[in-house]
Amino acid sequence: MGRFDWADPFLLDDQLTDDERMIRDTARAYADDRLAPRIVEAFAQEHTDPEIFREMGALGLLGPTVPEDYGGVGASYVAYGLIAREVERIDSGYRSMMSVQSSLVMYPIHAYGSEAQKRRYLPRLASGEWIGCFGLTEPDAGSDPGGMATRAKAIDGGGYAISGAKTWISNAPIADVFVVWAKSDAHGGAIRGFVLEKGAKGLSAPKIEGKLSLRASITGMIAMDEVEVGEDALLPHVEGLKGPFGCLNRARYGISWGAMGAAEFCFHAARRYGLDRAQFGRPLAATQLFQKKLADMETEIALGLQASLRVGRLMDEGRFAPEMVSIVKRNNVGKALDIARTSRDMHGGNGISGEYQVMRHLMNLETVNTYEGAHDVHALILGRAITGIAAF
Ligand code: TGC
Ligand code: FAD
Repeated sequence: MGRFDWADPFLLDDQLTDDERMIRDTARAYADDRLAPRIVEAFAQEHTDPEIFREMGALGLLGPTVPEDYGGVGASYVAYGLIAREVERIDSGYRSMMSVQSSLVMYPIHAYGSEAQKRRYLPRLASGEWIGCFGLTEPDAGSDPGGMATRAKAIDGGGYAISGAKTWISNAPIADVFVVWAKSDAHGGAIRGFVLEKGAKGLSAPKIEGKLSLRASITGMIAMDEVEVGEDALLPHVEGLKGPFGCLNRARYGISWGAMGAAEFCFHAARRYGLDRAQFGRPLAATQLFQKKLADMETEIALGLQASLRVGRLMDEGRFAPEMVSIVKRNNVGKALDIARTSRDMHGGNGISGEYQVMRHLMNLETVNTYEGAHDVHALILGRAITGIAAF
């Protein structure tokens, strides 16, 4: 007979390599020791600490899948997912800061960039010396990024002038490096990626104030008014929407693990609360309804983690398809939202206080359900694959 561990029902730990366990333990120790003590205050004050990038960078947690030559640690995508899980166990905003830097800024520079771009940006992004952001969404083009209005015009003597507005961009107000997607007149109107640097004339990134979700992760706009860049700012090796989508595949996959981390926090908190709090002369955890809710949580988390592990292994083998990522991003985030809401309810009145933290996870997960492809948009991606009919 095998052993049963309520916190690791399918013995996920046994399915990891030694390197993956080591990276997971590093991320867990950092998250517990350095992120957990800051989050309640950071969320309440809507404060983003840029130092977190340097701290994560020093531990090899930024762009971990990038090869060592460029400042990464050459880790597996499973290891990347494990980092996301540990960081998001504390807060989705911290995972957001990390996953934008890793999957949406370092990945495209590594996969689509020139050698000079890789040498200039990747080591500084990996160490956290520079902070990156990814500009795809626009005020009038969210789920449909193909409708973007941002334009790159060729200028006499070489290079481009980029104009347009991006919105809801994680890290933008504190970013040094901006990976921006624009329709390029010089390439027949095709979508191309450009790497812009802070301080460029005509480039600004105002903060979006007053979010009720993801308050520890700064979000802004990117305003571009004829920002002139050289030919060397163009990502040379990709054209079309498959450029940004290639990055999103990795980030969405990471989110599928991260959301399970947030769900695990809420599950563990509900269990602890139910054991500690008595009503009607017995612990809440001694009631059937309470136990059923815990059993549902444990089940969804166990299934979700196993599914993400499978997609991660396929990614590491170069055999994943984007639809697999849609399944785990959509389902894991949806289940995490349900779990956070149920946990909030199981905490009674205490569930709404900042101190118990479950309400913060619930509020954060509302964003996670929307960004990187809204829940229903992933259903439509899957619907297209199932029926052959695009219903967007
Ligand atoms: P569609 O016609 O389907 O495809 C256009 C081209 O792109 C290719 N492609 C992909 N390539 C790689 N991976 C994928 N997942 C791909 N999906 C599509 C496709 O093969 C085609 O290539 P080609 O060579 O034939 O041109 O495009 P569509 O315009 O019909 O797309 C529809 C839809 C719904 C799939 C897509 O627009 C979509 O996914 N919308 C959601 C938008 C989204 O996810 N935005 C995210 C913004 S970034 C963000 O939220 C960061 S938050 C991060 C944080 O803070 O943690
Ligand atoms: P819309 O596309 O207008 O969707 C609104 C609703 O309509 C959703 O429920 C959606 O599911 C539904 N819907 C849309 N189309 C259809 C359809 N065809 N059929 C049925 N239903 C549909 N973007 C970036 O580029 N970079 C970032 O770093 C980034 N960070 C973000 C951080 C935060 C905190 C937030 C909130 C967003 C961030 N985003 C970022 C933007 C995010 O990706 C978009 O918000 C998301 O893609 C949805 O776009 P939208 O907000 O315009 O909603």
